[in-house]
Amino acid sequence: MRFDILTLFPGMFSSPLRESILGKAIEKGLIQIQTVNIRDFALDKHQVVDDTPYGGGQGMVMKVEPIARSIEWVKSQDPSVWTIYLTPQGKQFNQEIALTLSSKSHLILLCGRYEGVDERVRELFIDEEISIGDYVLTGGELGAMVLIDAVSRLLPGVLGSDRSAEEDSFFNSLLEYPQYTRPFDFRGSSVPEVLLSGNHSAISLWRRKEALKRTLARRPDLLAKANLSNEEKKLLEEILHSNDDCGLRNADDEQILKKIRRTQTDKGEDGV
Ligand code: 4HQ
Repeated sequence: MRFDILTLFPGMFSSPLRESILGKAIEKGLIQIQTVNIRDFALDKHQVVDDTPYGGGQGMVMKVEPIARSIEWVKSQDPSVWTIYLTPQGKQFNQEIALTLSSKSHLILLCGRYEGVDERVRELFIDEEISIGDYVLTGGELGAMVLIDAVSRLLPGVLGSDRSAEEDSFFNSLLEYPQYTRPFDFRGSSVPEVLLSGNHSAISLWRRKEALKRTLARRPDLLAKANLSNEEKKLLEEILHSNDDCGLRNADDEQILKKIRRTQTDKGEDGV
């Protein structure tokens, strides 16, 4: 899979995407990450890429021509490339979007600076607008890195063979269970005995129950959407009937709890 990042700050991408797992994926030829400096596509002597907004107002707007020319330059190499603009106005990025994008062969990631891009960039060149969350960044570059990271790890061969992306919590809508490694005892806090038992079915049961407890406590919204197996529903009922309230205290959470009970019953025997 190939990523072309259109940015005024290509230097930002040199290290973060070349370390560790993504670095190996590049070495193996599984992903290709290229930066394109938008300034190189400004035709005037001073290579101006921004200008004051029509109608007045604060800040600067990125000019349409240098962006148009850089997108067209990438498109001339591959007309089927999918063009994304990172902006708080886009669809909020999540695992499902990452999965959809991972089936594309080539993405352009346009990173805006200042007050953003001239509206005609959107109108004429952008296939999809994506936000990485409801907060304001100084530019789209960190958003592009988040997207590349989340998409790349879904590609075959990028993660080690011992760990597949489908095992990840967000694929079954549950948060991860607690993990431990040595030492057994750290300052009086020890590892749950079941993990040392060697009883694999007991370990698996404990992990599923802990994942459910944690999701109920921290992200009940995820549970309401989850497709739980009959065994998981049974575990969830055990948790709900125990004295441990999993941190669900306020009225909002009570509402969600009711909804979880309802959805999980409505789904019927197979949880579908
Ligand atoms: N920005 N998700 C403003 C973001 C952002 C986000 C990128 C700041 C675009 C013009 N990008 N520039 N949130 O805050 O993707």
